[in-house]
Amino acid sequence: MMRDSSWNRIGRMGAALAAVLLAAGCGKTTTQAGGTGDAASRVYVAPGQYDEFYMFASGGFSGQVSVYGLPSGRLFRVIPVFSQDAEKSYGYSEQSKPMLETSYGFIPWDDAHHPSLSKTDAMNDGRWLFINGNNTPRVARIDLAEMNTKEIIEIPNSAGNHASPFVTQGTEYVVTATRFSVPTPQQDVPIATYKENFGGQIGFVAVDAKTGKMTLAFQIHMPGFDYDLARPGKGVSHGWAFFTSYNTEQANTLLERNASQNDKDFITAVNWKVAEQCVAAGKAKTWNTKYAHNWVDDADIAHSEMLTSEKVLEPADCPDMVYFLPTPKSPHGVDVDPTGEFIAAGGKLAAVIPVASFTKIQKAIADKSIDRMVDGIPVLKYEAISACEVPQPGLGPLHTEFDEKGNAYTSMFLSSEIVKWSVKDCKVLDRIPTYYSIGHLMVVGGDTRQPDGKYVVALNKITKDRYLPTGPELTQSAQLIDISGDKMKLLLDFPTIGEPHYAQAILASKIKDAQIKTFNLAENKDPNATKAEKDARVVRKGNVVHIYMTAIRSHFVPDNIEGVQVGDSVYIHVTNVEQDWDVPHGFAITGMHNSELLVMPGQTRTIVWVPERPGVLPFYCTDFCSALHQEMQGYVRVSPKGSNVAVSYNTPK
Ligand code: RUQ
Ligand code: CUA
Repeated sequence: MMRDSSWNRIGRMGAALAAVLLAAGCGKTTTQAGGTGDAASRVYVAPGQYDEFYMFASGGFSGQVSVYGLPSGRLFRVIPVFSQDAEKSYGYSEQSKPMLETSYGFIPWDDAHHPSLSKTDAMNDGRWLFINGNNTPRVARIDLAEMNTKEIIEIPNSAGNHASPFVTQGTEYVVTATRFSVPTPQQDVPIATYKENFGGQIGFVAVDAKTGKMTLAFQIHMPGFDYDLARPGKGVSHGWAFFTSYNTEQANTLLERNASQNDKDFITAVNWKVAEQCVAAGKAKTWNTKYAHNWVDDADIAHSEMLTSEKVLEPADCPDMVYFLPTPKSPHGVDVDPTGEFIAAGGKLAAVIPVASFTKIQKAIADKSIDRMVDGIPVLKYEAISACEVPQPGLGPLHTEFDEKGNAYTSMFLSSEIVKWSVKDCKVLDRIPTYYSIGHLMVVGGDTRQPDGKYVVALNKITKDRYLPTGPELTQSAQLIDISGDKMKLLLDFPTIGEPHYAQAILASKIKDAQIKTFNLAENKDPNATKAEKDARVVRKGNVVHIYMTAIRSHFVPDNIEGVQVGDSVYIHVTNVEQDWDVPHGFAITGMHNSELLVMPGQTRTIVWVPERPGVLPFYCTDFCSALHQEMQGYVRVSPKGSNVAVSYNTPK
């Protein structure tokens, strides 16, 4: 859920009702709202014991990913992705700064929504995690053995990369789509010419099977609707991807009313195998667009490259590639069941949860059960594709995930609950309140061929009275719910970093033993690495001073440095020469307009400091590394510009 716009969209119809529900919640129906003693034992992971699952949650508008254990809800790590992270010097160190380059320049923040685990044969394989940046449209790839961001690609012709980056069943592609239609290509036109000049975009980013490296394979130029969420097919529907599209009215003002006119909007069904054939047959046009591609090389150094062209398909040039599936009303989420046969949509304003059948879609295409054409794209007949509708599921259905037993779980934003229903006949089986205003939900492995089941996690937008208050901004929250029995059972509330927009989870055993413990110092390829203390040195080149420094428990070499002048650009290259797990060293110096450095064992990181006043300034290790951590320090003497103090430094004799 968007924080603002979709609140407004649901607006009038929902506000009154939501207020009633929230008020009811604030009245504390404690029997349902609280966990029981039995629930406590279900989530208790004894000190020193490991959780069964890793959960990767988006940080929403923090732009990061956070890593939790399930069932405990304990937070283990924040992985910096789209936002600078001063704790880890991500986006501050010279080696990482290029990761945040875009065609608009350096952008130190984004709004991250959908973590998506890489898949092999429609199962989570534990290699990578992808996540989208919505605002300046980007997709990032995190290496799960290191839990660091390794690559970010900007998505051209997009404005709100929301329906992204869902992974196809063999990680052939991650999909993208634009939430806002914009002039395509971008240009200065009156907004009132929306219908003539604005277009949508659906894109496929290819992922190299070995390295994970991303390339924008092609985009499809779509009518100017809003493309909201996506899921690729799997099993029977492998080779297809489904995108919800609202604002088929193509309104450009007051969307909460004007984009809620049509009774049905669409799921856009894309046959990407046909698209591939059209691209191979030369039917794509080359568009000149600027977009950044940033990646970390095998020396652990980020690079940024500006790309200038891409392949774009027009649906008219590639028949059989795109179909519209009518879907009630202003659909938000679209989700595909474990078999790939059933496609459930969440119509924010719909009274039912519509479920389409992939087999029926194929039959409708073969039989030409076409209701009408929209911009040259066939709209299939609703009756011809519908498997069933979940009647009266609740209010504001958004997202659906599946367990391994043929059940579906749908989040209800307005009525603030999860509804469990049976996929084969659309019968409601159970419901449980969530506290409050659930957006996404996640069943462990819930988008795979064989979900792990066990738990559904509610990812809530509002917590109100659930935690100790912290001023005007309250924490956001996830709730762990047991789905192993017939009745769902609330086990745990746990606060989250940023908005836990969406999450995915994987068995810990699939990645735990692959974790990198140190970087191999002998293989450190950073050109500024200092692998031995005897090589530590200070070198002046004009106004630039390079300090090649080593760090080990519990000293830096060199420590006392003289000959630095006001206005110099001082490049501090720190190599952590430890080869032990869990022994990073930090580096910070008074008055540096930059973050600290945090350097992993075997790694080199560089930070730039421009001293502003004469004096003698201490630097020190920021990460408590040993009994003598407080001794891990040194001084830099800063002399006035033009001073004749020679460069000198102290090394152990
Ligand atoms: S969605 S509006 Cu993932 Cu429900 Cu962002
Ligand atoms: Cu090194 Cu503290």
